Amino acid sequence: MPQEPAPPAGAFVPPPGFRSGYAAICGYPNVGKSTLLNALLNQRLAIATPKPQTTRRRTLGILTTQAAQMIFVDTPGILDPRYGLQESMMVQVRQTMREADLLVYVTDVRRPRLAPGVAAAAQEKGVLVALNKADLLRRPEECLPAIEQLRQGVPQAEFFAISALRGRGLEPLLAAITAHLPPGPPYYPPEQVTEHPERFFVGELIREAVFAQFWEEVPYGTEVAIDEFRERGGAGQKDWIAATVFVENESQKGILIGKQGAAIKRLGEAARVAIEEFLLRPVFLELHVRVLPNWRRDPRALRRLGY
Ligand SMILES: Nc1nc2c(ncn2[C@@H]2O[C@H](COP(=O)(O)OP(=O)(O)OP(=O)(O)O)[C@@H](O)[C@H]2O)c(=O)[nH]1
Ligand SMILES: [Mg+2]
Repeated sequence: MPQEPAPPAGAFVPPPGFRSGYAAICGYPNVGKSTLLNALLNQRLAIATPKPQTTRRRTLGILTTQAAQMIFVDTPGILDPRYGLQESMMVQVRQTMREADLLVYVTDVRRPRLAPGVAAAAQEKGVLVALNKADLLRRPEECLPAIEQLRQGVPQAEFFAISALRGRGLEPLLAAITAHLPPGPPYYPPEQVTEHPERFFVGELIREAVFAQFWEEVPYGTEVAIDEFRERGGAGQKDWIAATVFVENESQKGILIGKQGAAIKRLGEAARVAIEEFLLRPVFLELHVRVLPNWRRDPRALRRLGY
């Protein structure tokens, strides 16, 4: 009998019983979805900040083990949309929930709440409820009332008390995710961690710095576009990144730039350090601030920004 050709050296041969598929990480704003994505991947990929509505776009993270390839999709926090940007965010959430093989529904263990659509999804696919921020409980048993309460809405679900921030309770969650994925070969090479280009994460890191340094409406009125990303490769030659920070009006522009440019300088510094940590190479970062009037509500501006 002819033998199967041997796979190329180093190629990943999934063992029998291998599973692969998409796990949507969803839940209300600020419950720790992006922190959980990073904890599961053991890598800082998605931006996470103390302010709600940090995540605006689906963010993919891939984890390949001996048993499975888990493709996690971090999503924006679920809310009642009040303007175009939020509508686009919720379209992404609904689409991700619909298309995923299973849901990892994240809720704050101290304020357990089930979002609309989760109970319906549980009729069709696995729902794993991650009761996050368990490190903030005085005693572990304090998560039991939360489980009892949520079980009324999703009796089929499995429950996990975790701390995404401290990386606690993730092993049982990973085992359950693996068990719920359909059998099949991997979608991506095993070493691949995401499918977004570097420039996506660079834009996100600039936004994260904005969320860290500015208050009230400013982070929410800010969006970032990467204009140029030139890799220069040669020794001592830094990559050159030019980005535009869009704001909604002149007043936000004034705040972002600050007295004699002090604020934008501080922002550029912080973002550059974070980008260098992410890319593992030195970069030169140039930021421009531009007013894109009312972009969160203007359909044309939103399209231009990719929403
Ligand atoms: N104490 C504690 N804080 C956590 C934990 N997980 C996340 N946080 C904090 O909660 C805040 C929100 O975290 P994110 O990961 O940005 O939350 P998110 O659900 O992605 O938020 P949105 O993208 O805005 O919907 C951050 O300040 C995190 O450090 C946890 O397990 N314990
Ligand atoms: Mg997030």
